Amino acid sequence: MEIREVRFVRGVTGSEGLPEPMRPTVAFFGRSNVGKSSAINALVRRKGLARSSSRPGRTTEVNYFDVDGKWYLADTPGYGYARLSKTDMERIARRLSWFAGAQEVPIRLAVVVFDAALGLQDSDRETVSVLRDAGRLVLLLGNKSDKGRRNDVTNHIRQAMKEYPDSTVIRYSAETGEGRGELLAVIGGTIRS
Ligand SMILES: Nc1nc2c(ncn2[C@@H]2O[C@H](COP(=O)(O)OP(=O)(O)OP(=O)(O)O)[C@@H](O)[C@H]2O)c(=O)[nH]1
Ligand SMILES: [Mg+2]
Repeated sequence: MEIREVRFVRGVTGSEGLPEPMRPTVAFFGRSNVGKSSAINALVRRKGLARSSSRPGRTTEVNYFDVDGKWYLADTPGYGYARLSKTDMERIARRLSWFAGAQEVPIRLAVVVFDAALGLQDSDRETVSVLRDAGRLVLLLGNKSDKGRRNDVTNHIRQAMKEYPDSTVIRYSAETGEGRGELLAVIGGTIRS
């Protein structure tokens, strides 16, 4: 599959803001600062598309991107950013649980981004559970594979495969482009089907 033209549609906070017409959607979830926006930018090869920053916890909306007028990429707010106020954290949690489960959101593939240098965290496992309970197809993306010790990264990827034998686990780096082809191939398969 090729990606030709990607454009930002809008930030969404609830059902009434969803883009029309609805199209197959690939949504990225993950802890704050894990590199969801960077992973999307690397995937579509547009550096500044999904805002990425070293200041985590800034995005509180679900950002929609139109890909070739055929499908959507959705970048969700990160969870688990300790420095947010309780109110903000609760707001993000509410939005995420709505988006993860809503019938009217046709998520064909839920990409759960985790830190490959750190390994899966309990909050990641919780997200996988929520998504699976909602009937979503989950892919685990081990981002930042360029960071940390190669051995650690390899072990963390293996561990994720062992924990989730029914899910595709991809070793990925938004920095080097590792895993991009593999991710694109899986997305192509889910969008076409
Ligand atoms: N070395 C390395 N750094 C990365 C990679 N991906 C992201 N980063 C860095 O990690 C930081 C956070 O990246 P973002 O893409 O903003 O993370 P995010 O998950 O979208 O963060 P929130 O939107 O705040 O939840 C930035 O400083 C990125 O440059 C990667 O693959 N390798
Ligand atoms: Mg982001």
